[in-house]
Amino acid sequence: MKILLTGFKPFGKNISNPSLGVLDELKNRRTETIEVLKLDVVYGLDGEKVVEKIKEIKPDVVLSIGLAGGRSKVCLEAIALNARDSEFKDNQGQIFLNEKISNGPLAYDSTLNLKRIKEKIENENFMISYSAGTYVCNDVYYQELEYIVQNNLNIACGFVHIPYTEPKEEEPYLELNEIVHIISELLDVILEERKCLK
Ligand code: PCA
Repeated sequence: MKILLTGFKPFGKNISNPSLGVLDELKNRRTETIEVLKLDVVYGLDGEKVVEKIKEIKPDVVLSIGLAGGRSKVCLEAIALNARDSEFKDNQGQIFLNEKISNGPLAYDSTLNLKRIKEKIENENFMISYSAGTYVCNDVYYQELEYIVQNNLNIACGFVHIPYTEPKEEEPYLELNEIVHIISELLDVILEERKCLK
């Protein structure tokens, strides 16, 4: 089984991005072949980089991880929306308001088996979310899913938003270790399902 994990560099007011720490920890702890991609937080280009990597290494699983400051749980995103809309600049200074990502459908569903994941993962710090936002994380997720769906590829693809990992003003946070534990459990469920399908 080959896994592609992606994370993001810091952006906006965030001087660090805990998604990078999660990538390092997972690569250390897991025994599967894991490729890691650290994205620059740029609309369009980040998604293109992931698609190029998918073409190159042909992974079984693609799991992208991003920071969602303000959330209190690890959120598996069920859908990616065909929208770019945020007052915040990306790391190249671009702002998009009320625009589409492509001429594709309004949304793509994750290619993971969400029902099974919901049954298997009972951790109170985990949930399935129906909004990956309309900033760069959603942009990457939409492009990944569009490529996978349009090319009829059998790749399990999901996006996980994580909270801060340290106390910051009044914002909620979770220990990095707990986040890594939950995402590792998620990978176990995804891989178990893939093995059954093969
Ligand atoms: N979070 C942002 C982009 C990069 C990241 O880690 C988002 O939620 O869109």
